[in-house]
Amino acid sequence: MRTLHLPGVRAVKLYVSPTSPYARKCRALILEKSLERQVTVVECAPLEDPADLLAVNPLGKVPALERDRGPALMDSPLICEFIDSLDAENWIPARGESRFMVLRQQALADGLIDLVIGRRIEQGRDEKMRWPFWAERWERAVARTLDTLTAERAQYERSVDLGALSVAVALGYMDLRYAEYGWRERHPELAGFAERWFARDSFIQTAPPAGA
Ligand SMILES: N[C@@H](CCC(=O)N[C@@H](CS)C(=O)NCC(=O)O)C(=O)O
Repeated sequence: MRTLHLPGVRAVKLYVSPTSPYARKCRALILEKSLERQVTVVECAPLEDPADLLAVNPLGKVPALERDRGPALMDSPLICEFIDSLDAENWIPARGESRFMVLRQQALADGLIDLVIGRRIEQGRDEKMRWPFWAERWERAVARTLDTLTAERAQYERSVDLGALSVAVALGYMDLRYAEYGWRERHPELAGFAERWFARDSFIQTAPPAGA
């Protein structure tokens, strides 16, 4: 395990892996809100079942957040809610329709990541074990979700909130694990939006390592 940021300032620890897009969402939010002094980021390899991670998250997944007051939190939307509560700057609107729109964008973005991960796992199996039904089903869902995000872009493309951040993280994950889909060619309307986010310090600092 590798500890990043400033250890020991506060006993809130975020367990991440360097390539996890769900963890990237939380890490980028911490950087955007300048909360590095309040949350220590700990890198781990979830597939190796590290004891520290399992002690805080029985699901064995990253991200997981160990808190100084209260039980640990798992699942990136819940962790982002907690991070957002640490200061007065709202990246998730507190109430009203705008709250549900931001959470909807996050749900679509996280769901897109789920599909890409599912497809990648399916394609990584031995040829005999693969079931094209699933890979094809997930590919169709990826296409529908990108169509929806394109059609709804006016709702988030100029926003600086968790919804827009989540969509940008998902597009970054498409680049990492499903580049052959060619989302920029199919959805050029999203390219400018993504590039603006990719140029932000929070995205530069959380970019997956080269060759990952
Ligand atoms: N819904 C969860 C998904 C978390 C997740 O699946 N994380 C992956 C890394 S990208 C993981 O830890 N996988 C290990 C495993 O499935 O055992 C979230 O939003 O945090």
